[in-house]
Formats: sequence, structure tokens, C-alpha cells
Amino acid sequence: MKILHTGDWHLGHTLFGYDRTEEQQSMLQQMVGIAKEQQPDVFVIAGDVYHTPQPSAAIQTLFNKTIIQLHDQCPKMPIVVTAGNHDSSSKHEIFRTPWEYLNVFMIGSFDRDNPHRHILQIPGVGFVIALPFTHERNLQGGVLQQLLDETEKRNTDHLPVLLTAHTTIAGANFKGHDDADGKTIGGIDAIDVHSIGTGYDYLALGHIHHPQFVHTGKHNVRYAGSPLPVSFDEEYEHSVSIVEIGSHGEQPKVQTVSIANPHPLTTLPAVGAASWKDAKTLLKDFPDDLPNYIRLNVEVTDALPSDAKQEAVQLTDGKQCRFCLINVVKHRSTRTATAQVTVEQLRLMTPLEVAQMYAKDTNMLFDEQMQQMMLEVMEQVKANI
Ligand SMILES: [Mn+2]
Repeated sequence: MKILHTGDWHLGHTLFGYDRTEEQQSMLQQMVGIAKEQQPDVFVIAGDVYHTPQPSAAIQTLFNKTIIQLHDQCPKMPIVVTAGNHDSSSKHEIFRTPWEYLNVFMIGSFDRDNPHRHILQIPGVGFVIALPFTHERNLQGGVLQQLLDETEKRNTDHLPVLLTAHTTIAGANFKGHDDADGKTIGGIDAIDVHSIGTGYDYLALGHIHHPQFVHTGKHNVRYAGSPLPVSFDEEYEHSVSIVEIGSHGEQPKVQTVSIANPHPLTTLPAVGAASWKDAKTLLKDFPDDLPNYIRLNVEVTDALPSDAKQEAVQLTDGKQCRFCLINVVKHRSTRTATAQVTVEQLRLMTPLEVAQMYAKDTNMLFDEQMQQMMLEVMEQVKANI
């Protein structure tokens, strides 16, 4: 079973007022090209098709045309599209019935009364259990394990089982989501991957934009990530995941195919922050012909000049780039708890407390499991001294 796993398209997203249709069109055309080349058995969009529950008619038309193109490239390939927390679950399903004639499955909301409707069987290929974003309470009572067990029962030929969901899994790297605190990301509380149950060969996730495997001991739980950056903090490569599973119980093989963005998101300077004077020089020296979006990271001790934004806009006059914002970084010594702690205070703290403070300052996930691991490592170090 060959799966093209993607999600978080966020169609209709605008960046600081700039229209991104051109980028979205380019991304969708690349998607069609990848499907044509890879000829997957199933195409999975794991939620957040649109950026808002009220996408414009133009952007919906663009999506519909793309799905038709995907279908034309691979007529036998089921296209499974679940709704994410950004989508309207009811609108997502309006054309569910006509879409099914084209082998396209629009799954908008979780059907607690008829959960078996979420099991799609692709004859001779495998099973897809397709879950849209839903409140955690809808999944209580072991309903996911029941779905997995029901699939297992139907799966007499030991075909691969794919589960897709749009949620936050605890322990994932959430870089790029500025509202994340490690427990809740983008408004969705983190759940333990083990609470989902067992019996799937690959869990195709959407919601977190950073492509990654979630550490579970098995290499089969993955966020494909967003194909286009939605924020400046998504400073990593954007791609789709191509997943191949031999048979039920086999380890999936995963490779990625990059998606290029005609308008890259660029932060100046690339690392750290510059003084306002240096930031202006960087912007002035930015090549005239690059159509990038620009964010300036400026370090200030007091405040920026009141006309700073205007000045920045003027500096980009005659350039192709699109100035977006000045990100003010307060001088580090006043920002973090770590920087303020005295040597005396530090001496009174346990190593775990120091690590907790550091994790908090740097927005690093440091949950109970990691704390336990750190304590174990310390015990081992002590034992070896
Ligand atoms: Mn998303």
C-alpha cells in the first residue's frame, strides 16, 4: 500500500494582508505532479484543508479543481480528506455524496452513532480509518480501539491498516506554533499516543506543521507537516510524505518529497536579532529581485522608533520582496528567568529545578517522562563516578 500523506494546506491563508493564491496554486500543482509521478494507492489530506471555516468561493473552486486533477491523474486512487480544527465540519461534508462518485471521501465530523462509517476499505489494497478533528470526549470509551478491532476482524487478508487523525500528540515538536505550551497546541489538548490503541500500521497525522515522526519506539506515527509555511517560525523544509507498507504488521517505509515555495518566508537576520540600525541595512541590502516575505528580528532595550514600520516599508520600495513585520526581541538579560538567577540561588537549586527553569525559558517540552529520564541518567552518572 502506497500512501501520499499530507495535510494542513491552509488554503486561503493570507500573510500580513498579502494574498497567497499564487503560492497555493503552485503548491497544489506540485501536489498533482507528485501524485502523477508516485501513483499512490491512496491520497490522504489529514485536516486543515482551508485556513478558515468561511473560505472564499475562489479558493474553494481552486481546491475542487485540484481534487479533480488528482483524480484524473490517478482515477483508481481514493482521496481521503478529513476536516481539521480550521475547517467547518458541516460544510466539509456538503458534497460528500457526489464526491464519492469520484472516489473522494470527505469526512467532516466524527459519527459517534455510526463509527464504522469511518472505516474505508480499499479492495485488495488496505484499510483507512479516517478521523476528522473532534473533541476528545467524542473518542472516549475506547471507540478508537473498537474501530481498530473491527478493522482487524474484516482484514482477513492481512492488508495494511492506515489510521488518520487531526490532533496533538504529546511529545511532538511544535516549533512554528506560537501559541503552543507543550500541553495544548493550536487549541487542541495533547493526547497520549498509546490512548489511541493498537492495530494500525501507520498513523497519518495532521495539525502540527513540523514534519516529524512522533517518538513511540516504532517508526509509524507521523506528522506530514504543512506543504507551505503558515508562519515565519516554520523555518524547516516543507514536504509531503510517501509511505509504503508491505502488509499488515510490517514496518512502513517513509520518504519525503519537497514542496518549493515561490515566495519564501525570510527572517533577517537569519540567526538571532540585530539592532534597528543593522536591521535597516540588511533590508536595504536585500536583493531587489527576490520575491520573499520579510520579517525583521530587532533587538531593542527600550522601544523602536514610532515610524520604524514606515521606514522599513520605504526601504523595500522598488524591491520584489514583501515586508511583513518587525519582531521586537527584548534584550535577553531582561527576558529570561535563567539570566536573572544569581549564583547563590543556583547553588540552592536541584539539577531538575535548573532544567525545568531552562525548559520554561526556551519553550522546550519537559514533561514527566523526560524529567524521569533525566533523573535516571543522573543516577547512572552518579553510580559511575
Ligand atoms: Mn494546521
